Amino acid sequence: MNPADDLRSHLATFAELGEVQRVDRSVATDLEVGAIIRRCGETGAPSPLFTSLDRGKPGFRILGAPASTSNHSHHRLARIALALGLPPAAGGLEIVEALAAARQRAPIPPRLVEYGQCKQNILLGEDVDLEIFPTPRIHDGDGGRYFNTWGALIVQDPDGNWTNWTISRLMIHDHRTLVGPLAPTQHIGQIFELWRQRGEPMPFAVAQGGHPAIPFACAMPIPREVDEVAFLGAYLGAPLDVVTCETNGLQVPANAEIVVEGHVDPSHTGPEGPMGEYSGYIATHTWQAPLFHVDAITYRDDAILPVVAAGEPADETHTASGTVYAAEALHQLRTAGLPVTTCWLPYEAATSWFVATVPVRWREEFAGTSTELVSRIATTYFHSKPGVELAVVIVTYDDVDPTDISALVWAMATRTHPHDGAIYFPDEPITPLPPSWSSADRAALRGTKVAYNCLYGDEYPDPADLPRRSSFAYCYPNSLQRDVLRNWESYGFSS
Ligand SMILES: Cc1cc2nc3c(=O)[nH]c(=O)nc-3n(C[C@H](O)[C@H](O)[C@H](O)COP(=O)(O)O)c2cc1C
Ligand SMILES: [Mn+2]
Repeated sequence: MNPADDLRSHLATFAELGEVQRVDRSVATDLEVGAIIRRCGETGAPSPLFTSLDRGKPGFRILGAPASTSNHSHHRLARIALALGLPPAAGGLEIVEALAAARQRAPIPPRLVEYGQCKQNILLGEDVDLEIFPTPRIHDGDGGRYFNTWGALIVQDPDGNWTNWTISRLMIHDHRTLVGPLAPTQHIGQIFELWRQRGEPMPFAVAQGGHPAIPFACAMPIPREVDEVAFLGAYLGAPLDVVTCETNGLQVPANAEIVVEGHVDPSHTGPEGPMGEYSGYIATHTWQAPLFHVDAITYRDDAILPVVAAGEPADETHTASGTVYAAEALHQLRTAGLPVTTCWLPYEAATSWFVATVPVRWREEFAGTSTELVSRIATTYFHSKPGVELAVVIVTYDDVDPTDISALVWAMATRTHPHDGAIYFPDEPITPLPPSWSSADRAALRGTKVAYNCLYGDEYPDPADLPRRSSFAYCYPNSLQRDVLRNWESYGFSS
């Protein structure tokens, strides 16, 4: 795919498929924009492109639901697939495979260019003002207006050897300051700690827009000291063009819509949150979080601010995170030599379940019981970086497509021994966000995790003895299936 693609060329492709809806009537940035985006995500309606907003400098636009699922059943994941250069009808597992394959290739660092469209407008010194943007209050219950929900937050370690791109939320604190939590489990929190130990401010940049695959690279939990932008280069097969910031040495996508640059204060914090989150609930807490002082703003003419309205599935916190988390896990499980066919984090489970499928003949590749296999998959996953966020692992055979939630529920219900099939892992590190944890778990940041052995335990060591499925696809001869499908309309059914 073309590394020079940007959000605008991507939207042109959306338009051809009916995946974008221009909204020209004036819309309020206080909740109305958020409500529309949420409803688009929940119903599969097109991505709304708002052109007239009641806040900020005229000309700025908002794109909602940039990578939500579509209600077109033949290209449900089109917005994700197209962003990643795949055919619009690509399925989840095809997308996971493409991302995992790129992890096998050498990273390609970005290419520094002289000029980028993100420099069409430059605000420095006294002119810096975040109020030019139509930053929305997304959910009733949010602690403020969120400027960053889909942009790349870029930082570098103090030695300049590791550049980390991530998606991490940022709320407006005042007209020249943002505020956002930097979790210690995330690379950005770890890099901030290095700067804090030195007592120095951490330079940052937030880039909105640019190549549509950027948010996926940002959300992918690749290892420490591997630069997401270089992984993206490997994925694209060519370097991404970047330009240098106005006020610090960080590099940002040349064709970004908006760039906000500045430094994170190592010694002061401000209130942040609550916010509607990926688990499907509005967090109840306001945190004290680091302050991001803004030193410069640059933007394209008629710039577009992408906005995610996180909450109940499915939105980008599931479609983007779930897909890239599955890809990284697939890469890591394969690297560990485990016989895994594919991985998935069902969007419907708010990316709180991790599913791995294994071949029916897994015993040819793994010496041990099914409990041992499931435990190895689960501990490898729980001890990987994204694994800290999840508490439930499900392992079943690869006759089930884990992106098919009905098939997955059926497999869990019929292949899991109620007692022996649940394997517990006490005292694991956890993330406190999902509301299922007790307050004691939350305080300790540790809890018990579970893996479900949906392989019928060890009842059927010979695959030839596995229970036969009684479905159209499994218990009729292929030739008969073909005849029935060919004759379908002649029986009187619509196709
Ligand atoms: C739409 C969206 C919003 C996200 N918001 C946050 C956030 O506010 N805080 C956070 O720690 N991770 C957030 N994430 C997940 C991180 O981007 C992801 O865990 C990433 O791997 C972290 O980067 P790192 O691996 O370099 O630490 C979000 C992901 C998506 C797709
Ligand atoms: Mn990283």
